[in-house]
Amino acid sequence: MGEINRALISVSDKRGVVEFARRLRDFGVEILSTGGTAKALMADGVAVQEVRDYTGFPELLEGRLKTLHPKIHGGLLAKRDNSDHIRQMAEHGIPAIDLLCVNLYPFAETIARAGCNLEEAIEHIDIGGPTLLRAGAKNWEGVTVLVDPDDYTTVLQEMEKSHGGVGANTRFRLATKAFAHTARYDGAIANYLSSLGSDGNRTAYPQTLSLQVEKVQDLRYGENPHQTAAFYRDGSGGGLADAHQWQGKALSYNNIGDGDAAVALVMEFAEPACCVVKHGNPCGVAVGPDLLSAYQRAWAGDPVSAFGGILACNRPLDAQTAELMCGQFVEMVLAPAIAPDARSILAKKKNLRVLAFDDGRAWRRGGWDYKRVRGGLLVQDFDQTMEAEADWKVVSERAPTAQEARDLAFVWRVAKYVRSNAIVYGREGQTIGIGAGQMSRVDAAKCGAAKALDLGFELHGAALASDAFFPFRDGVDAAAAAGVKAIIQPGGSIRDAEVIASANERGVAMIFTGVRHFRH
Ligand code: 93A
Repeated sequence: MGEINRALISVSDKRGVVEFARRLRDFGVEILSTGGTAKALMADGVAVQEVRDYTGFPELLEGRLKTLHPKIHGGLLAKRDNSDHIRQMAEHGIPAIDLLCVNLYPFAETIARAGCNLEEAIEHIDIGGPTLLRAGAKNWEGVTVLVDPDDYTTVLQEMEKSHGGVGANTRFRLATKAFAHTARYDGAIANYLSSLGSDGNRTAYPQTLSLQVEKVQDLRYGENPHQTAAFYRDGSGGGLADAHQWQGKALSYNNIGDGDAAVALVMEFAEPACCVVKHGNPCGVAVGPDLLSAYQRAWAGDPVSAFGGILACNRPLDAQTAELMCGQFVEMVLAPAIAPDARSILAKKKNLRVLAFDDGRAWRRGGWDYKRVRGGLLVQDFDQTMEAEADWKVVSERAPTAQEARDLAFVWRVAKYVRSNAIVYGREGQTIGIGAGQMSRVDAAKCGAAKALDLGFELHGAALASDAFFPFRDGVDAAAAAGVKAIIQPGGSIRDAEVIASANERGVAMIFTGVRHFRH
Protein backbone atom coordinates (compact mmCIF):
# COMPACT_ATOMS: atom_id res chain seq x y z
CA MET A 1 0.00 0.00 0.00
CA GLY A 2 1.81 3.16 -1.23
CA GLU A 3 2.16 5.20 1.91
CA ILE A 4 2.35 8.93 1.35
CA ASN A 5 4.97 10.93 3.21
CA ARG A 6 5.89 13.64 0.75
CA ALA A 7 3.79 15.41 -1.91
CA LEU A 8 4.55 17.89 -4.67
CA ILE A 9 1.70 20.20 -5.61
CA SER A 10 1.98 22.48 -8.64
CA VAL A 11 -1.31 23.49 -10.21
CA SER A 12 -2.63 26.14 -12.57
CA ASP A 13 -6.27 25.26 -11.90
CA LYS A 14 -6.33 25.85 -8.15
CA ARG A 15 -9.86 24.53 -7.67
CA GLY A 16 -10.08 22.50 -4.44
CA VAL A 17 -6.33 22.48 -3.90
CA VAL A 18 -6.27 24.31 -0.56
CA GLU A 19 -8.68 21.86 1.05
CA PHE A 20 -6.83 18.91 -0.49
CA ALA A 21 -3.45 20.12 0.79
CA ARG A 22 -4.88 20.82 4.24
CA ARG A 23 -6.18 17.26 4.46
CA LEU A 24 -2.79 15.91 3.33
CA ARG A 25 -1.19 17.88 6.15
CA ASP A 26 -3.64 16.24 8.56
CA PHE A 27 -2.16 12.90 7.45
CA GLY A 28 1.28 14.29 8.29
CA VAL A 29 2.32 14.66 4.66
CA GLU A 30 5.18 17.06 3.88
CA ILE A 31 4.20 19.36 1.02
CA LEU A 32 6.46 20.85 -1.65
CA SER A 33 5.08 23.46 -3.96
CA THR A 34 5.93 25.91 -6.77
CA GLY A 35 5.67 29.71 -6.51
CA GLY A 36 2.02 30.50 -7.21
CA THR A 37 0.65 27.33 -5.67
CA ALA A 38 2.79 27.74 -2.53
CA LYS A 39 1.54 31.29 -2.19
CA ALA A 40 -2.10 30.22 -2.46
CA LEU A 41 -1.63 27.41 0.07
CA MET A 42 0.29 29.52 2.59
CA ALA A 43 -2.24 32.33 2.27
CA ASP A 44 -4.78 29.83 3.59
CA GLY A 45 -2.52 28.69 6.39
CA VAL A 46 -1.29 25.42 4.86
CA ALA A 47 2.38 24.82 5.66
CA VAL A 48 4.45 24.06 2.54
CA GLN A 49 8.06 24.21 1.46
CA GLU A 50 8.81 25.98 -1.79
CA VAL A 51 10.54 23.85 -4.41
CA ARG A 52 13.31 26.44 -4.76
CA ASP A 53 14.16 26.11 -1.04
CA TYR A 54 13.94 22.34 -1.29
CA THR A 55 16.33 22.10 -4.25
CA GLY A 56 18.42 25.12 -3.35
CA PHE A 57 17.87 26.31 -6.90
CA PRO A 58 15.77 29.40 -7.71
CA GLU A 59 12.93 29.55 -10.24
CA LEU A 60 14.58 30.89 -13.39
CA LEU A 61 13.74 32.18 -16.89
CA GLU A 62 10.43 33.76 -15.90
CA GLY A 63 9.25 30.49 -14.40
CA ARG A 64 10.24 28.28 -17.35
CA LEU A 65 12.52 26.48 -14.89
CA LYS A 66 10.70 25.61 -11.70
CA THR A 67 10.73 21.92 -11.04
CA LEU A 68 13.21 20.59 -13.62
CA HIS A 69 15.75 19.43 -11.04
CA PRO A 70 17.28 15.99 -10.24
CA LYS A 71 16.16 16.21 -6.64
CA ILE A 72 12.56 16.48 -7.83
CA HIS A 73 12.70 14.03 -10.73
CA GLY A 74 14.89 11.57 -8.84
CA GLY A 75 12.32 11.58 -6.04
CA LEU A 76 9.59 10.71 -8.54
CA LEU A 77 11.46 8.21 -10.69
CA ALA A 78 13.32 6.06 -8.16
CA LYS A 79 11.95 2.54 -7.76
CA ARG A 80 11.10 1.99 -4.12
CA ASP A 81 12.12 -1.68 -4.13
CA ASN A 82 15.39 -1.37 -6.06
CA SER A 83 18.45 -1.39 -3.82
CA ASP A 84 20.58 0.36 -6.42
CA HIS A 85 18.06 3.17 -6.73
CA ILE A 86 17.79 3.45 -2.95
CA ARG A 87 21.58 3.64 -2.60
CA GLN A 88 21.92 6.32 -5.29
CA MET A 89 19.16 8.41 -3.75
CA ALA A 90 20.86 8.27 -0.36
CA GLU A 91 24.20 9.14 -1.95
CA HIS A 92 22.78 12.25 -3.63
CA GLY A 93 20.37 13.27 -0.90
CA ILE A 94 17.19 12.65 -2.88
CA PRO A 95 14.10 11.90 -0.77
CA ALA A 96 11.17 10.04 -2.37
CA ILE A 97 8.11 12.02 -3.50
CA ASP A 98 5.04 9.81 -3.11
CA LEU A 99 2.22 11.99 -4.37
CA LEU A 100 2.17 14.37 -7.30
CA CYS A 101 -0.65 16.81 -7.88
CA VAL A 102 -0.22 18.76 -11.12
CA ASN A 103 -2.41 20.35 -13.71
CA LEU A 104 -0.98 22.22 -16.63
CA TYR A 105 -0.80 25.77 -17.98
CA PRO A 106 -4.17 26.34 -19.68
CA PHE A 107 -3.05 25.96 -23.29
CA ALA A 108 -6.42 25.07 -24.89
CA GLU A 109 -8.17 27.92 -23.07
CA THR A 110 -5.46 30.35 -24.16
CA ILE A 111 -5.63 29.55 -27.88
CA ALA A 112 -9.45 29.61 -27.74
CA ARG A 113 -9.35 33.27 -26.70
CA ALA A 114 -9.99 35.72 -29.53
CA GLY A 115 -6.83 37.53 -30.58
CA CYS A 116 -4.39 35.04 -29.02
CA ASN A 117 -1.10 35.25 -30.90
CA LEU A 118 1.66 32.72 -31.38
CA GLU A 119 3.90 34.22 -28.69
CA GLU A 120 1.16 34.10 -26.09
CA ALA A 121 0.29 30.53 -27.06
CA ILE A 122 3.90 29.43 -26.76
CA GLU A 123 4.25 30.97 -23.31
CA HIS A 124 1.37 28.74 -22.24
CA ILE A 125 3.10 25.55 -23.28
CA ASP A 126 3.86 23.79 -20.01
CA ILE A 127 7.15 21.88 -20.01
CA GLY A 128 7.85 21.14 -16.37
CA GLY A 129 4.31 19.97 -15.60
CA PRO A 130 4.07 17.21 -18.24
CA THR A 131 7.63 16.15 -17.32
CA LEU A 132 6.60 15.72 -13.69
CA LEU A 133 3.43 13.88 -14.67
CA ARG A 134 5.21 11.48 -17.00
CA ALA A 135 7.86 10.75 -14.38
CA GLY A 136 5.31 10.13 -11.62
CA ALA A 137 2.99 8.11 -13.86
CA LYS A 138 5.83 5.94 -15.18
CA ASN A 139 6.68 5.11 -11.57
CA TRP A 140 3.04 4.52 -10.59
CA GLU A 141 4.01 1.67 -8.30
CA GLY A 142 5.59 4.25 -5.99
CA VAL A 143 3.77 7.46 -6.86
CA THR A 144 0.13 8.59 -6.75
CA VAL A 145 -0.44 11.08 -9.59
CA LEU A 146 -3.36 13.49 -9.68
CA VAL A 147 -4.27 15.64 -12.68
CA ASP A 148 -7.96 16.15 -11.98
CA PRO A 149 -9.36 18.02 -8.95
CA ASP A 150 -12.34 15.65 -9.13
CA ASP A 151 -10.03 12.86 -7.95
CA TYR A 152 -8.88 14.61 -4.75
CA THR A 153 -11.77 13.22 -2.70
CA THR A 154 -11.28 9.63 -3.91
CA VAL A 155 -7.63 9.71 -2.93
CA LEU A 156 -8.34 11.25 0.47
CA GLN A 157 -11.04 8.67 1.16
CA GLU A 158 -8.64 5.90 0.26
CA MET A 159 -5.94 7.35 2.51
CA GLU A 160 -8.52 7.53 5.28
CA LYS A 161 -9.33 3.84 4.92
CA SER A 162 -5.77 2.65 4.41
CA HIS A 163 -3.83 4.53 7.07
CA GLY A 164 -2.42 7.17 4.74
CA GLY A 165 -1.80 4.85 1.78
CA VAL A 166 -3.20 4.60 -1.73
CA GLY A 167 -3.78 1.18 -3.32
CA ALA A 168 -2.22 -0.17 -6.51
CA ASN A 169 -5.47 -0.15 -8.50
CA THR A 170 -6.05 3.54 -7.84
CA ARG A 171 -2.42 4.44 -8.52
CA PHE A 172 -2.51 2.57 -11.83
CA ARG A 173 -5.81 4.17 -12.89
CA LEU A 174 -4.52 7.64 -11.99
CA ALA A 175 -1.25 7.07 -13.87
CA THR A 176 -3.21 6.06 -16.98
CA LYS A 177 -5.27 9.20 -16.61
CA ALA A 178 -2.10 11.31 -16.32
CA PHE A 179 -0.70 9.91 -19.59
CA ALA A 180 -4.04 10.55 -21.31
CA HIS A 181 -3.90 14.10 -19.94
CA THR A 182 -0.40 14.84 -21.27
CA ALA A 183 -1.24 13.16 -24.60
CA ARG A 184 -4.29 15.38 -24.98
CA TYR A 185 -2.21 18.39 -23.99
CA ASP A 186 0.57 17.69 -26.49
CA GLY A 187 -2.04 16.86 -29.13
CA ALA A 188 -3.63 20.28 -28.69
CA ILE A 189 -0.22 21.95 -29.07
CA ALA A 190 0.62 19.96 -32.20
CA ASN A 191 -2.83 20.61 -33.71
CA TYR A 192 -2.50 24.33 -33.04
CA LEU A 193 1.06 24.81 -34.25
CA SER A 194 0.59 22.66 -37.35
CA SER A 195 -2.42 24.74 -38.37
CA LEU A 196 -0.29 27.89 -38.56
CA GLY A 197 1.76 29.11 -41.46
CA SER A 198 5.25 30.52 -40.76
CA ASP A 199 3.60 33.96 -40.64
CA GLY A 200 1.55 32.84 -37.65
CA ASN A 201 -1.70 32.90 -39.63
CA ARG A 202 -4.07 29.98 -39.55
CA THR A 203 -4.40 27.67 -42.52
CA ALA A 204 -7.62 25.66 -42.96
CA TYR A 205 -6.68 22.36 -41.36
CA PRO A 206 -3.71 21.26 -39.24
CA GLN A 207 -0.93 19.38 -40.97
CA THR A 208 -1.12 16.70 -38.30
CA LEU A 209 -4.22 15.90 -36.34
CA SER A 210 -4.21 14.34 -32.88
CA LEU A 211 -7.54 13.09 -31.64
CA GLN A 212 -8.14 11.98 -28.12
CA VAL A 213 -11.35 10.22 -27.37
CA GLU A 214 -12.64 8.72 -24.17
CA LYS A 215 -14.90 5.71 -23.86
CA VAL A 216 -18.48 6.44 -22.92
CA GLN A 217 -19.50 2.79 -22.93
CA ASP A 218 -18.89 -0.58 -24.48
CA LEU A 219 -21.72 -1.62 -26.77
CA ARG A 220 -23.23 -5.08 -26.98
CA TYR A 221 -22.18 -5.25 -30.60
CA GLY A 222 -21.65 -3.06 -33.66
CA GLU A 223 -23.80 -2.56 -36.73
CA ASN A 224 -24.24 -6.35 -36.73
CA PRO A 225 -23.96 -8.90 -33.93
CA HIS A 226 -20.67 -10.29 -35.23
CA GLN A 227 -18.97 -6.86 -34.90
CA THR A 228 -17.70 -5.68 -31.50
CA ALA A 229 -18.12 -1.98 -30.74
CA ALA A 230 -17.85 0.87 -28.25
CA PHE A 231 -18.97 4.51 -28.06
CA TYR A 232 -16.38 7.25 -27.45
CA ARG A 233 -16.73 10.92 -26.65
CA ASP A 234 -14.48 13.31 -28.53
CA GLY A 235 -14.52 16.15 -26.03
CA SER A 236 -16.44 18.55 -28.26
CA GLY A 237 -19.28 18.44 -25.73
CA GLY A 238 -22.94 17.55 -25.96
CA GLY A 239 -24.52 15.11 -28.39
CA LEU A 240 -25.65 11.67 -27.29
CA ALA A 241 -22.31 11.23 -25.49
CA ASP A 242 -23.68 13.54 -22.81
CA ALA A 243 -27.38 12.63 -23.00
CA HIS A 244 -29.15 11.26 -19.95
CA GLN A 245 -30.85 7.90 -20.35
CA TRP A 246 -33.91 7.74 -18.13
CA GLN A 247 -34.88 4.17 -18.87
CA GLY A 248 -34.78 1.25 -21.26
CA LYS A 249 -32.32 -1.21 -22.68
CA ALA A 250 -28.71 -0.21 -23.20
CA LEU A 251 -28.13 1.86 -26.34
CA SER A 252 -27.02 -0.07 -29.40
CA TYR A 253 -24.56 1.08 -32.05
CA ASN A 254 -27.40 1.70 -34.51
CA ASN A 255 -29.49 3.50 -31.87
CA ILE A 256 -26.70 6.01 -31.35
CA GLY A 257 -26.21 6.67 -35.06
CA ASP A 258 -29.94 7.02 -35.71
CA GLY A 259 -30.55 9.04 -32.54
CA ASP A 260 -27.83 11.49 -33.51
CA ALA A 261 -29.37 11.97 -36.97
CA ALA A 262 -32.88 12.33 -35.51
CA VAL A 263 -31.94 14.99 -32.95
CA ALA A 264 -29.84 16.98 -35.43
CA LEU A 265 -32.87 17.07 -37.75
CA VAL A 266 -35.44 18.29 -35.21
CA MET A 267 -33.00 20.86 -33.85
CA GLU A 268 -33.08 22.44 -37.32
CA PHE A 269 -36.57 23.77 -36.59
CA ALA A 270 -37.57 26.69 -34.39
CA GLU A 271 -41.22 25.58 -34.08
CA PRO A 272 -42.25 22.33 -32.30
CA ALA A 273 -40.96 19.46 -34.45
CA CYS A 274 -40.84 15.68 -34.33
CA CYS A 275 -39.29 13.07 -36.58
CA VAL A 276 -39.03 9.31 -36.96
CA VAL A 277 -35.68 7.97 -38.15
CA LYS A 278 -34.97 4.53 -39.58
CA HIS A 279 -31.56 3.38 -40.81
CA GLY A 280 -30.12 6.88 -40.68
CA ASN A 281 -32.92 8.46 -42.72
CA PRO A 282 -36.05 10.26 -41.57
CA CYS A 283 -39.23 8.50 -42.71
CA GLY A 284 -41.63 11.05 -41.22
CA VAL A 285 -41.04 14.63 -40.14
CA ALA A 286 -43.51 17.28 -39.07
CA VAL A 287 -43.76 20.65 -37.38
CA GLY A 288 -46.89 21.88 -35.65
CA PRO A 289 -48.38 24.32 -33.20
CA ASP A 290 -47.47 21.88 -30.42
CA LEU A 291 -45.46 18.71 -29.95
CA LEU A 292 -48.52 16.46 -29.90
CA SER A 293 -49.62 17.44 -33.38
CA ALA A 294 -46.04 17.42 -34.67
CA TYR A 295 -45.67 13.85 -33.39
CA GLN A 296 -49.00 12.66 -34.81
CA ARG A 297 -48.24 14.10 -38.22
CA ALA A 298 -44.61 12.88 -38.25
CA TRP A 299 -45.85 9.35 -37.52
CA ALA A 300 -48.61 9.62 -40.11
CA GLY A 301 -45.97 10.68 -42.69
CA ASP A 302 -45.02 7.01 -43.11
CA PRO A 303 -46.49 4.74 -40.41
CA VAL A 304 -45.32 1.64 -42.26
CA SER A 305 -41.64 2.58 -42.12
CA ALA A 306 -41.97 4.16 -38.66
CA PHE A 307 -42.42 0.75 -37.00
CA GLY A 308 -39.41 0.19 -34.72
CA GLY A 309 -38.03 3.65 -35.41
CA ILE A 310 -36.31 6.33 -33.37
CA LEU A 311 -38.41 9.33 -32.29
CA ALA A 312 -36.90 12.75 -31.63
CA CYS A 313 -38.61 15.92 -30.45
CA ASN A 314 -37.26 19.44 -30.09
CA ARG A 315 -39.53 20.28 -27.14
CA PRO A 316 -39.78 18.74 -23.66
CA LEU A 317 -41.89 15.62 -23.91
CA ASP A 318 -45.32 16.03 -22.31
CA ALA A 319 -47.59 13.33 -20.88
CA GLN A 320 -50.17 13.42 -23.66
CA THR A 321 -47.60 12.93 -26.41
CA ALA A 322 -45.82 10.25 -24.36
CA GLU A 323 -49.13 8.37 -23.97
CA LEU A 324 -49.62 8.28 -27.73
CA MET A 325 -46.03 7.23 -28.33
CA CYS A 326 -46.61 4.29 -26.00
CA GLY A 327 -49.23 2.98 -28.38
CA GLN A 328 -46.57 2.37 -31.04
CA PHE A 329 -43.57 0.11 -31.26
CA VAL A 330 -40.48 2.31 -31.26
CA GLU A 331 -36.89 1.68 -30.15
CA MET A 332 -36.07 5.01 -28.59
CA VAL A 333 -37.53 8.42 -27.71
CA LEU A 334 -35.33 11.52 -27.47
CA ALA A 335 -36.30 14.98 -26.23
CA PRO A 336 -34.55 17.92 -24.56
CA ALA A 337 -36.41 16.98 -21.36
CA ILE A 338 -38.96 14.42 -20.27
CA ALA A 339 -41.72 15.81 -18.03
CA PRO A 340 -42.15 13.79 -14.80
CA ASP A 341 -45.67 12.63 -15.72
CA ALA A 342 -44.44 11.66 -19.19
CA ARG A 343 -41.70 9.66 -17.49
CA SER A 344 -44.13 7.62 -15.46
CA ILE A 345 -46.20 6.90 -18.57
CA LEU A 346 -43.14 5.75 -20.55
CA ALA A 347 -41.96 3.66 -17.59
CA LYS A 348 -44.71 1.17 -18.47
CA LYS A 349 -42.64 0.23 -21.52
CA LYS A 350 -39.60 -1.08 -19.73
CA ASN A 351 -37.46 -1.80 -22.77
CA LEU A 352 -38.12 1.53 -24.47
CA ARG A 353 -35.01 3.71 -24.36
CA VAL A 354 -35.86 7.23 -23.23
CA LEU A 355 -33.19 9.93 -23.37
CA ALA A 356 -32.99 13.60 -22.55
CA PHE A 357 -30.34 15.46 -24.53
CA ASP A 358 -28.72 18.79 -23.86
CA ASP A 359 -30.31 21.08 -26.43
CA GLY A 360 -27.94 23.95 -25.80
CA ARG A 361 -24.81 22.41 -27.22
CA ALA A 362 -23.32 20.55 -30.17
CA TRP A 363 -26.36 20.16 -32.39
CA ARG A 364 -26.26 23.57 -34.01
CA ARG A 365 -22.61 24.33 -33.50
CA GLY A 366 -19.74 24.26 -35.95
CA GLY A 367 -17.02 21.67 -35.63
CA TRP A 368 -15.42 18.86 -37.51
CA ASP A 369 -17.03 15.86 -39.04
CA TYR A 370 -14.85 12.78 -39.46
CA LYS A 371 -15.29 9.88 -41.79
CA ARG A 372 -13.02 6.88 -41.78
CA VAL A 373 -11.85 5.50 -45.09
CA ARG A 374 -9.29 2.76 -45.55
CA GLY A 375 -5.87 4.24 -44.90
CA GLY A 376 -7.16 7.59 -43.71
CA LEU A 377 -9.65 9.98 -42.30
CA LEU A 378 -11.77 12.53 -44.15
CA VAL A 379 -12.29 15.72 -42.19
CA GLN A 380 -14.74 18.48 -43.00
CA ASP A 381 -16.81 21.16 -41.29
CA PHE A 382 -20.25 20.00 -40.28
CA ASP A 383 -22.95 21.09 -42.69
CA GLN A 384 -24.39 23.75 -40.39
CA THR A 385 -25.41 26.05 -43.20
CA MET A 386 -29.00 27.04 -43.70
CA GLU A 387 -29.08 29.69 -46.35
CA ALA A 388 -31.12 32.84 -45.85
CA GLU A 389 -34.42 32.51 -47.69
CA ALA A 390 -33.83 36.04 -48.99
CA ASP A 391 -31.06 34.58 -51.18
CA TRP A 392 -33.34 32.04 -52.84
CA LYS A 393 -34.19 32.78 -56.45
CA VAL A 394 -37.49 32.11 -58.18
CA VAL A 395 -36.47 30.73 -61.59
CA SER A 396 -39.91 29.67 -62.89
CA GLU A 397 -42.55 31.82 -64.59
CA ARG A 398 -44.86 31.32 -61.64
CA ALA A 399 -43.67 32.39 -58.17
CA PRO A 400 -44.66 30.14 -55.25
CA THR A 401 -47.72 31.18 -53.27
CA ALA A 402 -47.19 32.05 -49.60
CA GLN A 403 -48.29 28.54 -48.56
CA GLU A 404 -46.03 26.92 -51.16
CA ALA A 405 -43.10 29.04 -49.97
CA ARG A 406 -43.65 27.79 -46.40
CA ASP A 407 -43.87 24.21 -47.65
CA LEU A 408 -40.67 24.62 -49.67
CA ALA A 409 -38.78 25.99 -46.67
CA PHE A 410 -39.94 22.98 -44.65
CA VAL A 411 -39.05 20.23 -47.16
CA TRP A 412 -35.71 21.91 -47.88
CA ARG A 413 -34.71 21.69 -44.22
CA VAL A 414 -35.68 18.03 -44.12
CA ALA A 415 -33.79 17.22 -47.34
CA LYS A 416 -30.55 18.27 -45.66
CA TYR A 417 -30.89 15.22 -43.38
CA VAL A 418 -31.83 12.63 -46.00
CA ARG A 419 -29.13 10.55 -47.65
CA SER A 420 -28.40 11.41 -51.26
CA ASN A 421 -29.91 11.24 -53.75
CA ALA A 422 -32.67 12.75 -51.66
CA ILE A 423 -36.13 13.87 -52.73
CA VAL A 424 -38.61 15.01 -50.10
CA TYR A 425 -42.33 15.55 -50.73
CA GLY A 426 -44.36 17.46 -48.19
CA ARG A 427 -47.11 19.91 -47.48
CA GLU A 428 -48.25 22.02 -44.57
CA GLY A 429 -45.31 21.13 -42.37
CA GLN A 430 -45.52 17.36 -42.90
CA THR A 431 -43.49 15.02 -45.08
CA ILE A 432 -45.62 12.69 -47.17
CA GLY A 433 -43.01 10.80 -49.18
CA ILE A 434 -39.22 10.58 -48.93
CA GLY A 435 -36.97 9.06 -51.55
CA ALA A 436 -33.58 8.41 -49.93
CA GLY A 437 -30.21 7.02 -50.88
CA GLN A 438 -30.98 6.33 -54.54
CA MET A 439 -28.22 6.20 -57.14
CA SER A 440 -30.24 8.27 -59.58
CA ARG A 441 -32.25 11.38 -58.82
CA VAL A 442 -35.16 10.30 -60.99
CA ASP A 443 -35.42 7.07 -58.97
CA ALA A 444 -35.41 9.08 -55.74
CA ALA A 445 -38.26 11.20 -57.14
CA LYS A 446 -40.22 8.13 -58.22
CA CYS A 447 -39.53 6.34 -54.95
CA GLY A 448 -40.79 9.23 -52.80
CA ALA A 449 -43.88 9.69 -54.98
CA ALA A 450 -44.68 5.97 -54.94
CA LYS A 451 -44.49 5.97 -51.14
CA ALA A 452 -46.79 8.97 -50.87
CA LEU A 453 -49.39 7.38 -53.15
CA ASP A 454 -49.01 4.01 -51.44
CA LEU A 455 -49.82 5.63 -48.10
CA GLY A 456 -52.87 7.32 -49.57
CA PHE A 457 -51.49 10.85 -49.78
CA GLU A 458 -52.61 13.20 -52.48
CA LEU A 459 -49.58 14.62 -54.29
CA HIS A 460 -51.58 17.31 -56.04
CA GLY A 461 -50.31 20.67 -54.77
CA ALA A 462 -47.41 19.12 -52.80
CA ALA A 463 -43.95 20.68 -52.49
CA LEU A 464 -40.72 18.88 -53.35
CA ALA A 465 -37.11 19.39 -52.29
CA SER A 466 -34.09 17.93 -54.04
CA ASP A 467 -30.80 17.99 -52.08
CA ALA A 468 -28.79 18.65 -55.26
CA PHE A 469 -29.60 19.82 -58.78
CA PHE A 470 -31.61 17.79 -61.28
CA PRO A 471 -29.09 16.64 -63.91
CA PHE A 472 -31.96 15.97 -66.36
CA ARG A 473 -35.55 17.10 -66.64
CA ASP A 474 -36.89 13.56 -66.07
CA GLY A 475 -37.12 13.93 -62.27
CA VAL A 476 -39.10 17.14 -62.58
CA ASP A 477 -41.30 15.63 -65.30
CA ALA A 478 -42.14 12.72 -63.02
CA ALA A 479 -42.87 14.91 -60.00
CA ALA A 480 -44.94 17.42 -61.95
CA ALA A 481 -46.91 14.60 -63.57
CA ALA A 482 -47.68 13.33 -60.08
CA GLY A 483 -49.15 16.73 -59.15
CA VAL A 484 -46.27 18.55 -57.42
CA LYS A 485 -46.77 22.30 -57.67
CA ALA A 486 -43.57 23.73 -56.13
CA ILE A 487 -39.95 22.58 -56.24
CA ILE A 488 -36.86 23.72 -54.36
CA GLN A 489 -33.36 22.70 -55.40
CA PRO A 490 -29.85 24.22 -55.58
CA GLY A 491 -29.76 24.64 -59.39
CA GLY A 492 -26.46 24.71 -61.22
CA SER A 493 -26.89 21.88 -63.75
CA ILE A 494 -25.81 22.46 -67.36
CA ARG A 495 -29.37 21.41 -68.21
CA ASP A 496 -31.01 23.94 -65.85
CA ALA A 497 -32.82 25.52 -68.81
CA GLU A 498 -34.51 22.20 -69.68
CA VAL A 499 -35.33 21.58 -66.03
CA ILE A 500 -36.93 25.02 -65.68
CA ALA A 501 -38.82 24.47 -68.97
CA SER A 502 -40.26 21.26 -67.53
CA ALA A 503 -41.51 23.18 -64.47
CA ASN A 504 -43.01 25.96 -66.61
CA GLU A 505 -44.84 23.50 -68.90
CA ARG A 506 -46.92 22.37 -65.92
CA GLY A 507 -47.15 25.64 -64.01
CA VAL A 508 -44.77 24.46 -61.29
CA ALA A 509 -43.07 27.15 -59.18
CA MET A 510 -39.32 26.54 -58.84
CA ILE A 511 -36.73 27.99 -56.48
CA PHE A 512 -32.95 27.77 -56.74
CA THR A 513 -31.15 27.98 -53.39
CA GLY A 514 -27.64 28.04 -54.82
CA VAL A 515 -26.51 25.70 -52.00
CA ARG A 516 -26.28 21.93 -52.13
CA HIS A 517 -26.81 19.64 -49.15
CA PHE A 518 -25.42 16.23 -50.04
CA ARG A 519 -25.41 13.75 -47.21
CA HIS A 520 -23.66 10.45 -47.76
O1 93A B 1 7.29 26.76 -16.99
S1 93A B 1 7.23 25.35 -16.78
O2 93A B 1 7.14 24.59 -17.96
N1 93A B 1 8.56 24.86 -16.00
C1 93A B 1 8.57 24.13 -14.89
O3 93A B 1 9.67 23.72 -14.44
C2 93A B 1 7.32 23.84 -14.22
N2 93A B 1 7.07 23.17 -13.10
C3 93A B 1 5.73 23.20 -12.89
N3 93A B 1 5.97 25.05 -15.84
C4 93A B 1 6.10 24.32 -14.71
N4 93A B 1 5.12 23.92 -13.85
C5 93A B 1 3.72 24.31 -13.99
O4 93A B 1 3.51 25.47 -13.23
C6 93A B 1 2.71 23.34 -13.48
O5 93A B 1 2.35 22.38 -14.43
C7 93A B 1 1.55 24.22 -13.08
O6 93A B 1 0.62 24.33 -14.13
C8 93A B 1 2.16 25.60 -12.87
C9 93A B 1 2.03 26.02 -11.42
O7 93A B 1 2.76 27.15 -11.21
P1 93A B 1 2.54 28.04 -9.91
O8 93A B 1 2.59 27.13 -8.74
O9 93A B 1 3.64 29.04 -9.91
O10 93A B 1 1.17 28.69 -10.06
